[in-house]
Amino acid sequence: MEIDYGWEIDFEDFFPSMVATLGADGFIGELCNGFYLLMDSNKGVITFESLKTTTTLLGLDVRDEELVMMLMEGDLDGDGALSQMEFCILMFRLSPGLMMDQSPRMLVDDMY
Ligand SMILES: [Ca+2]
Repeated sequence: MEIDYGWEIDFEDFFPSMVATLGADGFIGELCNGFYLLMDSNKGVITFESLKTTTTLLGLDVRDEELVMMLMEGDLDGDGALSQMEFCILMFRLSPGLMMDQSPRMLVDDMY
């Protein structure tokens, strides 16, 4: 018996299967772990300097303006740095497919 599973896995297919495996909470937890990679270990928050240092270490070519934009986009309390909560919310917002998949269901679940 021959079964064709199909070996092509693209990013969009990968996300929902991660959600299925980890559950939505677990998946968000995985995203949030990225925070520890990027944060300034002395301050416990993501700053422009820690972003710059980490992206340089990872060999990523990210322009200063893009780092500033990411900080501004995610910074909810205006202190110029990203706390873990702010980072998680930002990651969630940067996954529009996930938002669209999850939000209506969550709303519906809340109604019952
Ligand atoms: Ca902040």
